[in-house]
Amino acid sequence: MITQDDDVVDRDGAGKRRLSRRNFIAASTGLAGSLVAGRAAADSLADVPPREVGADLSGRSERSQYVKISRIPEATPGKRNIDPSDAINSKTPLDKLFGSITPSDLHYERSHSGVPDLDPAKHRLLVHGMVKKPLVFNVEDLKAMPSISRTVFIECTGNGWENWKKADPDLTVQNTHGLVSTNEWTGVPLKFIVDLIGKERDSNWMLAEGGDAAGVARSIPLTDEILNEAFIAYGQNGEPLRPAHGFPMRLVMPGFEGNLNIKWLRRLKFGDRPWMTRWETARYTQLQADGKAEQFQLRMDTNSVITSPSGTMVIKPGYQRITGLAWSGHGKITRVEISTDGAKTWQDAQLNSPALPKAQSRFQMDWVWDGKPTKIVSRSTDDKGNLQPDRKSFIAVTGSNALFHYNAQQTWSIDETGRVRNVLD
Ligand SMILES: Nc1nc2c(c(=O)[nH]1)N[C@H]1C(S)=C(S)[C@@H](COP(=O)(O)O)O[C@H]1N2
Ligand SMILES: [Mo]
Repeated sequence: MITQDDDVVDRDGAGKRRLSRRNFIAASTGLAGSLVAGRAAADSLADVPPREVGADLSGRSERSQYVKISRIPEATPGKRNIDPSDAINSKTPLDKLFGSITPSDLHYERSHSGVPDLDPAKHRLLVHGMVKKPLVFNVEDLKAMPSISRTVFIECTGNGWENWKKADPDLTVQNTHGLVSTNEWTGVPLKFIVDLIGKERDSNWMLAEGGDAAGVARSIPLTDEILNEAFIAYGQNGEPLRPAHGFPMRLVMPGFEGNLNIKWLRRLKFGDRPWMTRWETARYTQLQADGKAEQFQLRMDTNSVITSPSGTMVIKPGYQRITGLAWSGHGKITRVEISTDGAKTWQDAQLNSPALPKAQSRFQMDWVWDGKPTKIVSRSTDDKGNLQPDRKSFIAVTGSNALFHYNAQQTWSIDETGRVRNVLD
């Protein structure tokens, strides 16, 4: 029987753990009970159910009746009212998804005045302000322009705020980290629009405003990075945007806070200073340790979370495939490390390809749980050299008045019964 973790883990030259068939077979046959699969009884189909008659083909596919998977809306006072604002959000089931793309209907959702049902025939986008030629577009105009498709994460600045002060042990990863998702978005580069309208040289800010009742509007600094990367999307995972995500058009701001990705986009106004909307004064400012508020903390930092095993799951001793997601608003994830002994020692996880810049990346690692209580935690590094901080150093730098941009390492504890719980560290 295999008892030593090292016996089942290959190491390559760099000492990195690799996933291998040998590891998997050794670990899962050495320790009973961790897998359902068994040796085939005979060289026949005796163990396999018969073929089944099919239903009629249809215009649109549904999930299997056996797959129960959904977002969880969290908002108005309820069982888990952890949202300090009056906004409504609906979180992605990170623990039930594979790979790195979020299905469109499970992309997290945050809408401050519900989801407007906009008629694309009537919807217009006004582009004006410090420009030579103010223009009005509809979605057909946008579709006629040169477009790009890019896979990026969008993350609400509030993602993770449950764990700022305390850790509710009964939270799932959907509760703690479900306000981030990754989709392929298609649309027109902001740069193209800027050239079309002839933006004035000293116009270095842009106001983006949504067409929903909330009147969400944000001032966006026109840095080179933003001018080169922002785009006005009309497509989401190969189809028109879903209403919840801004149909018929939205701004996509790769790497920057979710709130800037203005949905139901109706106006872009160019100017030479920020507009100081209530969304960047009363809301979405960060209270510092000294009581002052920081404005325009726009970038989403390097982050990661183990999605399995994760909060409320129950595991058995033996082989475990630890897996999760890592992302950074600075660029590409280059490394994810996992600790299975409460952050004492770390091993490199395998990063699945492709690890795209400003998109979620899937990671995984073989592990054999010996049945003793422990804690598991991940930390990521991006190609700009940013390392995801542990909670102590994160709080030391940020203070505990803050509410947004929580990107400290997430620790899951595992007790002797195999129950996984959310803990601070
Ligand atoms: N017009 C408008 N745009 C909006 C919002 C909104 O309420 N209205 N919510 C913002 C916030 S706070 C976030 S986090 C993202 C969420 O995008 P999603 O719902 O597609 O995930 O959209 C942003 N854009
Ligand atoms: Mo948000």
